[in-house]
Amino acid sequence: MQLSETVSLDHEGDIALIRIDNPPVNAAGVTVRQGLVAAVDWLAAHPQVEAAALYAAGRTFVAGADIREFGKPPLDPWLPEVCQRLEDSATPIVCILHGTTLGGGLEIAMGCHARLALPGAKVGLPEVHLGIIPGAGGTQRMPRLTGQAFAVEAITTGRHIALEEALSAGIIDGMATDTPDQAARNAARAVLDGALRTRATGAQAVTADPDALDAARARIRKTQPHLYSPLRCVDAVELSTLPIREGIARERVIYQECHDTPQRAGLIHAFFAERAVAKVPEAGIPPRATDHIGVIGAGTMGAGIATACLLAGLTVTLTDRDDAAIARGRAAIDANLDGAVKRGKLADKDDALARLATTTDSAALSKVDILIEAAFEDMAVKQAIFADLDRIAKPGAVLATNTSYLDVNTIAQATARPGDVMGLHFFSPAHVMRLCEVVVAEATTPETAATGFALAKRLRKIAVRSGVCDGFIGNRILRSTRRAAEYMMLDGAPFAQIDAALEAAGWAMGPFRVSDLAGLDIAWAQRKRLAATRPPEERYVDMPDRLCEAGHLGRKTGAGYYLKDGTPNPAALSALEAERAAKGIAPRTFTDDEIVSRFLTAMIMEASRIFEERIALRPIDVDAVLLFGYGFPRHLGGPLHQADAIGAAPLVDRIDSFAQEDRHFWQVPEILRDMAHSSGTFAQRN
Ligand code: T1G
Repeated sequence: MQLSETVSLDHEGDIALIRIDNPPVNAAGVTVRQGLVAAVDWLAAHPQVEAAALYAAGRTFVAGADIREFGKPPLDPWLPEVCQRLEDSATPIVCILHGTTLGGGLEIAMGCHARLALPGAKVGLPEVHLGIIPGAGGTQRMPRLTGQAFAVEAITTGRHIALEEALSAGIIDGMATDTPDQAARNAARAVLDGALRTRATGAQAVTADPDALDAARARIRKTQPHLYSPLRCVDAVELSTLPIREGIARERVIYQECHDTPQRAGLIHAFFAERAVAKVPEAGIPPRATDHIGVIGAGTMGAGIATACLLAGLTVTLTDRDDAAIARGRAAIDANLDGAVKRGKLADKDDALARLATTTDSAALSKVDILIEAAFEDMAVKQAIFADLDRIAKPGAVLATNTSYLDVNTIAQATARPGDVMGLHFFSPAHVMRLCEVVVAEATTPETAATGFALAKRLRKIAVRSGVCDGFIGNRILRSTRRAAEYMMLDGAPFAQIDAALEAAGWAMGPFRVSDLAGLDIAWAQRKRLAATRPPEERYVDMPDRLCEAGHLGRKTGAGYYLKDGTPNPAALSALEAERAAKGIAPRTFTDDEIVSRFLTAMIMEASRIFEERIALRPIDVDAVLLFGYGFPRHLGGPLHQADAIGAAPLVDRIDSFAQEDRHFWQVPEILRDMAHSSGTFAQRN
C-alpha cells in the first residue's frame, strides 16, 4: 500500500516491508519523511506484525536529506523526529543498506533496530562538507555504535566509510545478499527466528573520550581555521553522553546555528555548481567516439593529459618531434602512473602502459577519434600543427587544442574543418586537477562540443563550457586578480602578507605562491604578448619582469617571489623598493580584510564581465571554474555567489571608491550596475 508519494508498505503475514522510492538518490524529502511516520503508525496499529524491514528502490538507500529543501521554510515532519519515531517503534525495524547511505540516510538507518548491508555499500555523515552537522541524531547515535573517537573522526572529515570498516566499527551489524527487497524480507524473517538481534541505538551507553575530542579540535584549528561547522561537529559529539532526547535537542540547536551561516549557503552552492555545469545546450546530442585519443606534444601537459586518458581506460597515441621529447614524455607518464598506483587510483600499471603508443611519426594519428594538441604555446606553432591535421586526421575526428590563452577561432581557421575544432583546456597536473574548460569556438559544431563533454566525463573531469576570449574563464580572471594583487604589493602590502591573508580566508594558495609554483615565465610570456595592445593608461607593475629577467622564475629555478625556505626573496624586495622609488610611491599599510576585499572585488568584476559577454553561459559556470581549478574557498561558493552575498549595490559603491585611485582598472561592469538598480542577483540568472 502507498503511504505517501514515495513510501509504500507490503504486509506479508507477520512481517512488513517498507520501501522508499524517490529517484535519483532517495533523498529524504518531505514525502519520504511523511511516509516513514505513516509506516511507524501503521506498525503500531498492527501488533500482529512482529518485525519490519526498511529498504530503498533504485541505485542507493537514502543518500541524505533533500539538499534542495535547505534555506526554505521547514516542512513537517522533521527528520530528527522521524528517526526518533523509528527508534521508538515497538515493532523492531531492520534497515537494508545498499549504494551510498549518507547523511540523513545513515541517520534513518541508525534510528532502526539493526542494519544489514549489501556488498559494495558505503556509509558516511558528510554534512560537514555542506557547512552543517548531522542534524537528525547522527552526532548522538553514531558514538553509541562506534564510540566517540571513531565518530568524531568520521563526522568531522565527512568521509565515505567502506563496508568492511563500517562492520568492524559497529555501524553495520552484518551482511545481506540478494536484491534489497529480498534482503529486507530475509532480514525481517531473521528477526522473527531470533537469528538477528535488534536493539534501540539511543538506549546504548557512551563513554566520554575527552582526549579524542581534544585531538580533533586541535587538528581542525590547524588545518581548517576558517571553517565553522567542523568544530561544531565536535561540540555535538561531546553531547552524546547525555540521554538521547536531550542530546538530540542540543544537537538541533547547533545544527540550526550552522544552517544559518553564509558558509552553509556557499558550500551548498558549490555542491550544485559541480553538477550544474553538465547541463549545457549540447547535453542531449549524441557524441562521436572517444575511445582512442591522440596527444600531440609530450611535455608536462601532454604527458598529464595522456595519463588522464590511460587512467580512464582509453587508448592513447602520443607524438612529439624527436625521440628525446618522447622519452621524457614516457618517463613522466610512467612516474604519473606510479603515483596513481600508490594512491590506489590504478590497479594494473602494465595494462595502462599497454594502451599507450608513442612515436615521432604523426601519421600514427590517422586512426584516433580525438586529437588533443598540447604543443608549445605559440600561435604559429599551433596553426602549423592544425594545418597538418587536415592531411592526417580521419574524417570526423575531433581536433582539440589545450591552449590556455590563444584564440581558438584563429587556430580553427588553419584547418579546412573548423567545425571539428574546439578547445579542451586542462589544468596541470592534468591527471589530478578536476577542472577542464571545454572551449566552444564560433564554428565548433554542437556534435563536436558534445564529444568534448563526453570525453571530459569519461576522464571524470568537471567540464565547464567556455566561449573564446583571452584566457577563457579561469585565466582571464586570474590575470585580473593578479593585477589587483600586484597593485596592492606596489602600494605597500608585502606579498607575503597578501598570500597569508588570502590563505587564512580559505584560498588554497595565495597568488604569489601560485606564481612561484607555476613559473613566473608563464605570466611573463603573456604580458609580453599583450604589451603591444596594452593601453597607455593601464597601470603596470614592473617588478615581476625584473625578477624574470634576473632568472628568478619560481621553484624551478630555486627562487621567485620566495626563496626555497619560504622566506621572501631579497631580490624581489629590492626590485620592489627600486620601483616604488622610481615611481614616487610612498608605501602604505593594508589590513588583511582590505587585501581580501580588493582581491575578491577584482575577481567579481572580471567574473561579471565574463558572464555579461556570455563567455560563460551562466554565473554558476564561472563559480565552478574558480572553485574546481583555482583553489577558490569552497565555503565562499565562488565569485558570483559572493557577489550575491555581498549585494550588487554595496559592490558598486566599493568599486567606485577604489576607482578614485585607478579609474582604468576599477570599473563597474554594466551588469552589476543594472543589478544594483533592479535589486537583481546572479542566482536569478543561473
Ligand atoms: N538532495 C537532493 N539532491 C541530491 C542529493 C541530496 N542529498 N544528493 C544527490 N542529489 C542529486 C544531484 O544533485 C544529482 O541531480 C543527482 O542527485 C545524482 O547525483 C539532516 C541535513 C549520493 C554519492 O551530502 O554525495 O542529510 O544533477 O550526480 O555521482 O543530517 O550525489 O542529476 O539533477 O552526484 O552517483 C547529506 C550528497 C545531505 C550526499 C551520488 N548527503 N550527494 O553520486 O550522482 S545533508 C550528502 C552525494 C543531511 C541531515 C543532513 C552524491 C551521491 P542532477 P550525482 P553520483
